[in-house]
Amino acid sequence: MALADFLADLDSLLTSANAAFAAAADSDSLEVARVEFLGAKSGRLKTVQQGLGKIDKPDKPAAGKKLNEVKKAITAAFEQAQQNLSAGGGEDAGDDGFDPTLPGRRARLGHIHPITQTIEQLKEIMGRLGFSVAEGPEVEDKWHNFDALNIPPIHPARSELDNFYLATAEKAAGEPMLLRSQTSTVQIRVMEKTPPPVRIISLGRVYRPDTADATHYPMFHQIEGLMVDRGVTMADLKSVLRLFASSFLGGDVHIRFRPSFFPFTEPSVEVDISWQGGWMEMGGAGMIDPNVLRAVGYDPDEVTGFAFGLGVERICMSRHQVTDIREFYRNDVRFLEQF
Ligand code: FA5
Repeated sequence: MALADFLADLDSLLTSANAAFAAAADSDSLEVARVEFLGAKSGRLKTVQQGLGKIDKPDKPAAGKKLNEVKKAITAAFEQAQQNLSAGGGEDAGDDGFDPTLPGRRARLGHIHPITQTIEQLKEIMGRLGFSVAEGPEVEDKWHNFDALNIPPIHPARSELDNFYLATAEKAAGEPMLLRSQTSTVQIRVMEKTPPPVRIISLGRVYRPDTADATHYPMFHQIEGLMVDRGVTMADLKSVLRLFASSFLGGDVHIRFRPSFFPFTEPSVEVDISWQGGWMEMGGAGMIDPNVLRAVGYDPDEVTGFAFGLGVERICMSRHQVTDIREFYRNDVRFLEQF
């Protein structure tokens, strides 16, 4: 590196540091500027300083001298700005009214949203049962949201009224895209690119034009589970769901299956868990329909599998006795702070 370039870098660094310190209107922004320029790990002075190693040997003394001068000047500018702030009144005033023995102001820490907390806990529990996490897009095509899931072309689940279709070029071309209405789409995406055995969960947002009420929201989260292998049975489904529920809610939780229908599972069930003397509906599940296995190139005579899809908000609501799903999305700190 040429000496002239190094010196020029130092000069411009000093100019910017002077400007930044002078512009800092309170101690917080001054601290941000201090870290930017004087930060021990990746401050800008540190970065420029690293150029010193690349200076030709004969030029090194001159470069080092200038570096020290600039370092001193920047430090002095910072200290000056600090003094100006405390002399200038306001929050950081060092005037006679300042009592250094008063307790400091407690910093208000934010925290993770209850739904995100729930998602992290669910991932952790299912991870212990050997399920890895898979992801899929929120904007989906008809194949992954319906066709591959054995949902016939005339099925009401495809209705314009029950989905958020997007006005894209694909729609004009007769291949509409939509916001996924269920995380079951990820089952297809995973099986399409992974040969069996598979054991995954997928967690994410899904969208339905449902009117918001105490238990419905047009955007909510689902956890999808999928396991395919030789000899997987409904007993495996039930024991995984029971372990899952008892780990999340604590204690000895019972699982109840009620007969139901989903085009992509056969047989299909609604899953309830025993909770506080009653039953709480968690979602749907079942053994993967052979048509779905065929659609992704699996051989239903070789492998079987189960899948389940549960509403994350509902799970979180029962755990914390939340009675209205809309609370999660009102952004009212008084509610969110409780978790
Ligand atoms: C499904 O979405 C299926 N994909 C579940 C499934 C997966 C079945 C795999 C079989 C195999 P359903 O439409 O019932 O099923 O939704 C599942 C859960 O999502 C519901 O039990 C409920 O907990 C939650 N849910 C549905 N709609 C809403 C909504 N508008 N707001 C909040 N939660 C909802």
